[in-house]
Amino acid sequence: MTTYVNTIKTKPFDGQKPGTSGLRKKVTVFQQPHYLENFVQSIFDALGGVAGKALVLGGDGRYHNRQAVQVILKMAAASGAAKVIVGQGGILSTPAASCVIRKYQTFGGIILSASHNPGGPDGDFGIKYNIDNGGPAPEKITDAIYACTLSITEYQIADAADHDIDTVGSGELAGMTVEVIDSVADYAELMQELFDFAAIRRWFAAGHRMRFDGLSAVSGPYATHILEGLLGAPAGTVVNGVPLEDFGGHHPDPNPAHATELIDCMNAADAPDFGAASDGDADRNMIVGRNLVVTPSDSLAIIAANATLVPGYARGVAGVARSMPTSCAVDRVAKALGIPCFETPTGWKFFGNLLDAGLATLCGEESYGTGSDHVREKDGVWAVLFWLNLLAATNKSVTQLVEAHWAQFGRNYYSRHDYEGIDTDAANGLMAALREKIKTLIGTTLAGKTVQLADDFAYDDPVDGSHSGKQGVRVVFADGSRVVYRLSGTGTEGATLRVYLERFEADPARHALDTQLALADLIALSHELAGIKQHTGRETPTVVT
Ligand code: VG1
Ligand code: CO
Repeated sequence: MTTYVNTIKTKPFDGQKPGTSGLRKKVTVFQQPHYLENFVQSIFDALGGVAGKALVLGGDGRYHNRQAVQVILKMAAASGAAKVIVGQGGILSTPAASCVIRKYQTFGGIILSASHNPGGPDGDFGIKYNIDNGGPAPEKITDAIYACTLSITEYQIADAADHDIDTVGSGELAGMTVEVIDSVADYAELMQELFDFAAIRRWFAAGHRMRFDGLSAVSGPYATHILEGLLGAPAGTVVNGVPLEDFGGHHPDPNPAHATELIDCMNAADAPDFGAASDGDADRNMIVGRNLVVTPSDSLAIIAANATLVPGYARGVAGVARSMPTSCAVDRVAKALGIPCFETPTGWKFFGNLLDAGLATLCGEESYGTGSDHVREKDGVWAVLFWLNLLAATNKSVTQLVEAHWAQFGRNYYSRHDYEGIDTDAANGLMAALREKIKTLIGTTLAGKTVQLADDFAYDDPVDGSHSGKQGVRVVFADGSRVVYRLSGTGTEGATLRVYLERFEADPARHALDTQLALADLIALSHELAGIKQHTGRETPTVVT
């Protein structure tokens, strides 16, 4: 068979700059002729070509996933790639893609997802590149990709029929091997190496109940196979478990504001013992007990403190890492364990070097992201299995584990206030003014609190020495409480201001306060300090988590 490679003339598009986690835009933007192709060719060019290489390809199944898979397969073939391993139906969760890249030692992988952003024809689509360690490309690569998007003049694509991506097995597309794999199998195998499946099976067999809400996104097949299949949880444990192109209208963001059905169920009189949800691409997790949502920052701390109860971590934890805005709860655990705690900018790409170097075993972000060195992405189903393993190993409830943790380490009251869809210029103006203001803040008193540190967070990677500046304005007070401000790098409409609030409380008698009340002083101060209303016109956040 003769293979035809078409070279298509193209022109750069504005704004193909990867954000916190890849390039995210409206589906309609991605549907423009050449838009996806330009970005994919720029990935290949930034990598110095992919001739002879193997890649992994899959996505969260959202609208436009299948079309994009076909385009990328044909472009990989035209660029001389030897092989692409693709998840059946084009489906791979972000952590599963990371797992497959590592297991089959491929050159890298392309993940199609806009994660927690809504899907459907009017929703968002996204694409990101992961390197051979299975993790998100570091900034020097995403910068190089962006540079290529600015100077692109042509791309290559094979003139071939669409490949059958629904049948597992090996095939050929324009001279390139396409291996369609079961989307779940490799991931499920890895989970069985880490967790005590027998103990969790006994926990379910004893009559404990859980509800896992897949929010009609990609975690469903993974959760169903592992929880209901391998662990013997009753059918119906996983709800909204079939991935839909528009997520069934769900906003696949596992937090109390968006996963309301799960929260209502866990607050009901006959609530299950354990509730959990995951996001669009299954890298986030929300952990819920009866009448209790565990904050992601607490979840990371509790996982770290109890890690040796889980077989895969029985050897102990070398170190922990958290993004800067994540609460300092895990820092206290690290101190008690005598292990290092690293503070990184927001986004999982900053954890990769620490994990590769063996400096950190566990990582987490306040945005419902937790993970470990088993892959190089945050991992929603992994976090849920970790909690199940803890419940089974201790025979305690979620609430008992959380309260015991607070009693031992103190409680870090924590909340994030998001102001979504604000005018971009207003948001930039607010941040610019704040950056000026913090220059003279240290040592002053605000609402009775002395400012101990006020800066724009910058990070020097301890492994490769790379520097990342302007990662968020933080104001830290002498009593350890903090307010952090940054702009989202994942949104597709206007700007989103995130305000992170934290206050430590050592006294167990004061651990049962309502979070928003416990933070009321800081919330008021956060408005005043940044002039949120003056700059944005907003008096209240759109989402509080
Ligand atoms: C958000 C979160 C960040 C997370 C990122 C990707 O980024 O705050 O912690 O790593 O989303 O998560 P931002 O720039 O909007 O604050 V996912 O699950 O959307 O890939
Ligand atoms: Co995600």
